[in-house]
This record gives sequence, C-alpha cells and structure tokens, in this order.
Amino acid sequence: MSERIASIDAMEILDSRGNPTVRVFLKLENGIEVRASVPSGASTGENEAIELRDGDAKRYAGKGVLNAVDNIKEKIAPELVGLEIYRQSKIDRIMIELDGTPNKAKLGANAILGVSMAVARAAATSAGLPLYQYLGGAGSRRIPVPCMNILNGGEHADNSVDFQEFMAVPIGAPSFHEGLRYVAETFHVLKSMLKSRKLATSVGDEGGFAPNLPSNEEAIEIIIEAIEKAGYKPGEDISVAIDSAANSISTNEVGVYNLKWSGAGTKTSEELIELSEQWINKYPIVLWEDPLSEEDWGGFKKFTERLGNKIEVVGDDIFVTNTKYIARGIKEKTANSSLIKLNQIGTVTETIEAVRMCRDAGWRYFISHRSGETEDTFLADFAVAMDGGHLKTGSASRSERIAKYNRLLEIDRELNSSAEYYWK
Ligand code: 2PG
Ligand code: MG
Repeated sequence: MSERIASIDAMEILDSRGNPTVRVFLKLENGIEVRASVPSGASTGENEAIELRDGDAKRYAGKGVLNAVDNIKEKIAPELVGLEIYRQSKIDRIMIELDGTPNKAKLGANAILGVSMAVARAAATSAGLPLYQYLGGAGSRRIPVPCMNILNGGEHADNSVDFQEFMAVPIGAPSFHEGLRYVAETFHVLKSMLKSRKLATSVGDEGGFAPNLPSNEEAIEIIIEAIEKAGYKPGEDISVAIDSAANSISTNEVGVYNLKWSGAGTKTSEELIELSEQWINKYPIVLWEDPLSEEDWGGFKKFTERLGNKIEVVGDDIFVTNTKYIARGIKEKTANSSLIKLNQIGTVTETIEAVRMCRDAGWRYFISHRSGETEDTFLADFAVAMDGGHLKTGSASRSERIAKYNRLLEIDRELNSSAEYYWK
C-alpha cells in the first residue's frame, strides 16, 4: 500500500461568522482520506498572506472563495498527486513556488494552507500517530495553558470596549483540565454578574461577553471580581491577558491612537504605555498582545523596554507569523514573544519556522486561532506539538471554540500522568 497522494479536492464551506472559507479533502493511495478547514481573521495585519476572495458582489457580498477552491483543484492538485505524503516541507515549498508571489496572492493563502494542513493530517493518520505527536515528536506532552477570551471588544464586538480581548489565564492550575474548569467557571460567574448589573450577556465573535462598559479598565475590574467570586485568587490561580489589537484604535498618524468606543479620546504611544504600566502595577496581568499598532515599531520597542521584564509582550499584526518581521523584532528588541497563526503565513512548514525562530531567540510564542473559525481542531494538536505552553482559542461558548478545548481535553486524557502543564 502506497503512502502517496491519490487526489485532492476542495469545496466552499462557512466559517463561524457565516462567511465562506475553504475545506480540503485529501486522499492517499492507501485509502486514507482526511479533510482540513481554513480559519479567517477580522482584525488582520497589513502584511498577512492574502486570503483569496472572489470579489463577486452577487455571491456572499464578494466574499466567496470559489477561485481558491478552483486553484486547489486545477493548479495545486496536479502538482502534488503522486507525491509521498511525509514530505511536508517539500510539498509546502512546491505550493509556495507555484504561487510565486511573496504573499501567496496568486493561489491564495486560504487555498495553500488548506492543502498544507490536510497533508499534515493525512501523514499523521497514515503513520498511525495522533497529529500532535506526528508534528511534535515523541516528546510532545505539554498541554498549553488556555488563555480564555471571556470579554470581547474592538472589532470583535459592537460594544463600548476598545481593546479586543480580555483573557482569563489559569496559571496556577495543576493540569489542563483543571485550568479549563477554572476559567470556564469564571466565564459563568461573569455572566451572572453582568446579568445582575443589567448588562448584556450576548457574546462577540470569539464567544466572550460583549457588554457596554464605561471604560476599558472596568473590563479588567469586572473580570478580577469574577475570578474572586468563582473562588480563585487573582494572580495566583488565574491571571489576566490583554490583546489591544491596537491597529484598530490607531489613527492616520503613527503613534497616535483614538480610544473611540469608550470615549477616552486621543492618546499617544507614550500615554498608552503609561496607562498599561499603571494597569500592570495594579492588576495581575501576565501578557499583553499588540499594545501598539503594526506601524509603531518605536512605540512597541519602548513598551517592551519598560514592561518586558514584567510581562510577555506579544506581537501579532506587527509580525504576522512571518520570519522576516520576527527577525527584525528580535534584532530591535521590539517584543519578547510572537503570536503564531497558521493562516497569517499560509503553510504548516513556514509556521513551524516562525516558532523555531522565536525559540532560538529565547522568545515565547503564543499559538492562536482566528476570530472566524470552523469545527476543525488542527490548532489544538498544533499547539501541543509546538510546545509553546499557552494558546488562545476563544471563550467557553461557541462550538468552533469548544471543539479545540475538547480536543485538548482528549490529548490531556491520552497523555494522562505524563502530560505537563505550567505557565513558565
Ligand atoms: C487576534 C485574532 C484572534 P483576528 O487579533 O489576535 O484572536 O483576531 O482573527 O480577528 O485577527
Ligand atoms: Mg491579536
């Protein structure tokens, strides 16, 4: 029985926001058949690999992905059929060269990534290994701390909170399944607190609550209160992480921001850094992502100089999982961690290269879903394989988020007493 690719097919499906995305079907000559589905972001970095959309206003307001699907069937499949499935980096390289652009604009990163993920999954299945072990090796046994985004704002919700994500981070839990319980319980307590204060309990794109609050600071305060009411010690059992997604509050002038939704007005990078420092001194914050915009490399560096010894400073839109930008960040000490999103760069191989670059530099790396997701659980296995120690995959609601948590619970169960769980 041969472990070569027999066929690759694709179709248009819907993501968690009801927008089209790509699903790939890959069959091996030995009869194994797998599928993979591609996520999609809303607050995207300027330099992300291109997500190919049809632009046909008559279908899905131009967001259809039929061209990407055709590219898989007509351009990618003929090049890959017959290749041995275990050659992940070779296969990814063939697709990158076939595309020929620096940002996968021709075939679409959504087309290429779907195939790349399906190749990894088919290889794992064919080898008889769980995906996390195939990608990470025999030593893969660290389950990531779930940074649960329980309060949504920014571009992920229609409320008065400027910062996009407020995450509860169970740093003091003894295991993944206990950690998940700590933060899921906190999520439920938060819901009843919001309800009793007559605030909205509807959720944003990643399943966190999206109430109208008078200020951004109130978001942290209410989360800390929820942690305590759930019976946990803030800073000891559960800490807080923030993703400002500062691109969405930046103005036309680099280094000038507008906290428009909360009505807090205009702030310079320096003022935002000061505000962050006050919060970091006051609240148990362990991680801050995109505190400044992707163009504000100077402000980012200052933030890291001032606060990088206290917390993990993560670059998302500024680095876009691309070794070109991460290398610059390492050289200029812009941050001390990079967010890692498969579809920002567009192949499994390049995502692993980004992780490796962080690791070699002594940086942390934070594995992440997108705000538009599917039921595919690739991310859960990938996070364990990459040994990053923490991931974000949304809140304790919305099945596309829960699917990843449930897969991590399965891995945790499978590894049993050999599973490792710790924040640092
Ligand atoms: C982010 C992500 C995921 P999006 O900014 O980190 O939480 O959001 O997928 O919309 O870019
Ligand atoms: Mg982000």
